Amino acid sequence: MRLDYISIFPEYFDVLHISLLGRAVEHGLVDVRSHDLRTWTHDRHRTVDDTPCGGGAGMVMKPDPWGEAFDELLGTEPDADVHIVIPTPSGHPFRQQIAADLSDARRIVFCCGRYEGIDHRVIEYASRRWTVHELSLGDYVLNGGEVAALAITEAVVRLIPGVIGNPESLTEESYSAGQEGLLEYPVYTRPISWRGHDVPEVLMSGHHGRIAAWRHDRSVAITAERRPDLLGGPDGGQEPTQPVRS
Ligand code: 6GU
Repeated sequence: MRLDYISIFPEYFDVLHISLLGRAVEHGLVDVRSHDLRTWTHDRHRTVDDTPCGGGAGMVMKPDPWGEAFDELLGTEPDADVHIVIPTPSGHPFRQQIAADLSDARRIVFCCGRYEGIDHRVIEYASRRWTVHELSLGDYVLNGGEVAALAITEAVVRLIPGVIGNPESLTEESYSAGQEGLLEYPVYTRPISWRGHDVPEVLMSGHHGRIAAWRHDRSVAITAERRPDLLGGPDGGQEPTQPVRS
């Protein structure tokens, strides 16, 4: 998979060369390249923004540098297997299923906006040629798309076969299909007693059935308290009957 990042702060993506993602890069599973949007400006000040048409606060990213970036990185020919990701707080909620879908893309180009956003014609232009995803991480505002692009990258790349050593750890975790859409149960390791806190007895019983039942119960309770929307139901799930102990 080839990953390109277009940003006025291309150094944000240096972190892709460390940890699990760095190993995926070293092993040739992904090819990551970050680009300075200002490469595609031609004025003395390397201007990437301008005032919004119609007025209002803040600045908008000009379309021209983005168009030239696309020309150089992608050409102008349509290709539905090229995915363009535009992180934005007004995007579709980014979910595990989208990460799974993107994990078998041939190419993903992340377009990281700053200021009040990118001129909408850039999204229209890209949508006519490639598969565009405007994605939001959640209901809060970041200063730009860079940190969101890194989060999306990590969620996608770890699903590429060969990136994670033990693929079984992918099926049991929160949000995967294997957990019926429940949040993960709490986990423990030795020592059995630590600073007055004990590992729940059932986990030391060796009784696999009881352990599985306990974990399922804890998953349901935590999900009911923290994310009732995940439990479904007509009004987005039931309220929890008991608070989750921590
Ligand atoms: Cl994807 N971008 C920005 N700038 N802010 C966000 C976001 C994305 N998701 C949540 N807040």
